[in-house]
Amino acid sequence: MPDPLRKLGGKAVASSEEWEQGRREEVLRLFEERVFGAGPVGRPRRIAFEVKPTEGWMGGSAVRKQVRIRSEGPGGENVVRLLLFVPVSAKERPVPAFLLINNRGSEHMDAAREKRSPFWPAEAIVARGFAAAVFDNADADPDHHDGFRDGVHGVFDPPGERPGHAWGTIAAWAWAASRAMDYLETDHHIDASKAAVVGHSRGGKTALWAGAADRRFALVVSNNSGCTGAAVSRGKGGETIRQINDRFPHWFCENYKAYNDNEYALPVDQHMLIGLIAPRHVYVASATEDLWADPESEFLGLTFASPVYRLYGMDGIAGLPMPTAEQPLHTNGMGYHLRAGGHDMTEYDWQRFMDYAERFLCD
Ligand code: GTR
Repeated sequence: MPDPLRKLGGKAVASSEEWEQGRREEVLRLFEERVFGAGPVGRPRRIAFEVKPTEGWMGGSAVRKQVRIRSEGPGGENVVRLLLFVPVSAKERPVPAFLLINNRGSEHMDAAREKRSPFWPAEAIVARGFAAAVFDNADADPDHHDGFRDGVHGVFDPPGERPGHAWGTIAAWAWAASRAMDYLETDHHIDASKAAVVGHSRGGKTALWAGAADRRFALVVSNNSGCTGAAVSRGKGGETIRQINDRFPHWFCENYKAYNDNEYALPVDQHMLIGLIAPRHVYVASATEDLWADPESEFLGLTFASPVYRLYGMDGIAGLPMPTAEQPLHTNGMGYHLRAGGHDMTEYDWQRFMDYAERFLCD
């Protein structure tokens, strides 16, 4: 397993200063160049937020805000529709927020609250005093391989041949999460210094990359993210790098395909992606029957990231045994739980994320 605390030249990193002043940047660039790809734009020069607030939701306990995030680039305009339910208590004091990168279609984020989904239990999130925010990843980039013409690639990519490190679809979704954060920072009802980004499966891989690249997210939650998410690729069961690249050729950058059946040649592994989140909080959740994602390898992602957390005097989970089902392990810096059942994100998962946030994010 590559050592997060050893620079490419072999020099050891012994302090958080040394991590911050060189090694962190090196690891971030490696993930950009070899795995997710680099985007041509961060916060676009031309970005606008159109907000439509309405009162009286959830029995009067919430305000609904429908936000259109409009980003303009050389290829036209992209609109990400962000939906928020904010507890009315936010009028007295800004509230922390959970932002879900929704990869399961807009039926899980019904603005009218006629159709409720445990995948995004907005009522339960608001009841615990958090703002519930969500966007549909397809707004930023539809989840199919069209040669990177649609979505934000079509809006921002320079003309000509794409380099091997050009951003893939997961990087585009992560970019959109950062644009949602741009909005949250403008909303006086939200405490943007206490915002969590959450994703399930392909969305969980996205949440990790969003949180690694954008240090404004105070908590990163990765549910059943598996291959190229929280699970280390070396020795992983279930899905491999070859399988993910073959089935989803648009998710990562072209350079990543060099590691098909060749994970030991990668200069990084997924624990280093988690390490990039330090000293902010990271939460990984697995499910007992989700062997394609491989719970043990997801847990190892946290274990091997722990030395980076220790540089900041935070506990991490190194040395602790993997917990059994429904025995959450929450330390300062890292949270983990294993849910009994299959590949999904349920209200049980959300309640544990909120337990963690209440304890370590809120004062
Ligand atoms: C699977 C894929 C996984 C995971 C999952 C999902 O088909 O192999 O890596 O991302 O989809 O997003 O539900």
